[in-house]
Amino acid sequence: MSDIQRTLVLLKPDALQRDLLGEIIRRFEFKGLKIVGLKFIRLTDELLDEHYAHLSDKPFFANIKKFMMQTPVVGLVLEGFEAITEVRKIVGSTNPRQADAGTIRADLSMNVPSNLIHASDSIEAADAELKRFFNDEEIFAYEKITDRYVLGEGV
Ligand code: IDP
Ligand code: MG
Repeated sequence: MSDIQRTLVLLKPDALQRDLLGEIIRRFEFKGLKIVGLKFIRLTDELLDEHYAHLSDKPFFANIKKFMMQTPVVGLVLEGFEAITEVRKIVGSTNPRQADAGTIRADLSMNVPSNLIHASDSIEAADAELKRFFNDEEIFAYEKITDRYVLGEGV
């Protein structure tokens, strides 16, 4: 049986500016991912140093941080079967022009850093990133009447 996981998604400033918040959230909803956390987050230099630590030696590091602080971002906690991998699949690869057609990045964006979304890329990353951006009381477990169709056998 597959595992139910939670993963962290950030909708970046380009998603907000381009009025794509609803379209992106709709794609996750239609997949059957459950939104168990949702809020605006104002990113800071300190948070971004942590969040993008793996890019700190890149020439574009300062630029990414500046971009991510242009507006608030929307933080989402999504729950579902193998949610970490499934969300990354729907999001598509980092460079939108190399991402597979049908993914959010390929369909709706053109370039980095403005590729619309951040999504955790491993169990370890999801664990650290959920803690980084959400308190326990901001994550809500609840039942939906569609759970039995999405998660179960439909009966
Ligand atoms: P990911 O978002 O697909 O996990 P990462 O390699 O973790 O990709 O990079 C984080 C973010 O940094 C990317 O989503 C993108 O916004 C930005 N980025 C990555 N590579 C480049 C680059 O070569 N130039 C400018 N921005 C980049
Ligand atoms: Mg990454």
